[in-house]
Amino acid sequence: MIELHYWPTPNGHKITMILEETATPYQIVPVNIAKGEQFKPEFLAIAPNNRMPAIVDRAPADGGAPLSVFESGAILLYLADKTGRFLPKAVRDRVVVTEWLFWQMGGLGPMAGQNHHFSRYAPEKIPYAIDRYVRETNRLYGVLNKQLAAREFVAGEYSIADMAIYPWIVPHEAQSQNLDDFPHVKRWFEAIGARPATVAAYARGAALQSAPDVTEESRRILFGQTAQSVEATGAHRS
Ligand SMILES: N[C@@H](CCC(=O)N[C@@H](CS)C(=O)NCC(=O)O)C(=O)O
Repeated sequence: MIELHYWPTPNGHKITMILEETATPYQIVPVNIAKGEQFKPEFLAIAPNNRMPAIVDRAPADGGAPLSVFESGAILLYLADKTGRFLPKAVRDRVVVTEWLFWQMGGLGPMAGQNHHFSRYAPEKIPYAIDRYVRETNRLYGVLNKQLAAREFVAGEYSIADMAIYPWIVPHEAQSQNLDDFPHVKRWFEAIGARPATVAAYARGAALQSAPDVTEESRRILFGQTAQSVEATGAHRS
């Protein structure tokens, strides 16, 4: 049984997607980031970066004590290894999956995240910042479109790289991107969206999303963080 510390955001959806794809039993522990639950000491003990998702594997492969993992890319790799799926063993195929997984982690995720921030959440509209991240997101969509021109999925077979990327393409309209400009991305996006595991993963998320995600209070919690935000809780990793 995997304990999934989760909130339905793009990084959270990655993990419900692999858990559903591999039919791994899991239990969701909601971390309502709009209410500041990512600062609870028990959460920081497994996720010191005060960001979800994180998992606790109560039955790790070595038969030892429960094992926690934070960072969505690390969790995808861990669950792919554990289940023996969606991460090829052959060295050359594996490299391609990890390249695109890290492309998402270091590129698409952070850039689209800044795009969301300046386009939707920033209290003042700063044209330079909006333009910078909309353009960079656009470049990244172009890179993805090129990669998908000759492959069904980013690394050939469906893999954890696709699961990392897909949730960041879901809000393409909010990112000011038009999928009609990226026909290979559009074909790939529709195919992944139709997978039963993807539908099930997003349904788990919808059940938790009952309130607007950004209020004055949540804006203060999410966008006013400094080193003190973590220090003040006095959490430590056991
Ligand atoms: N690099 C991290 C990023 C995770 C992340 O940014 N999570 C956001 C939601 S998508 C979060 O927990 N935010 C809480 C906060 O900003 O305090 C990962 O991929 O796991």
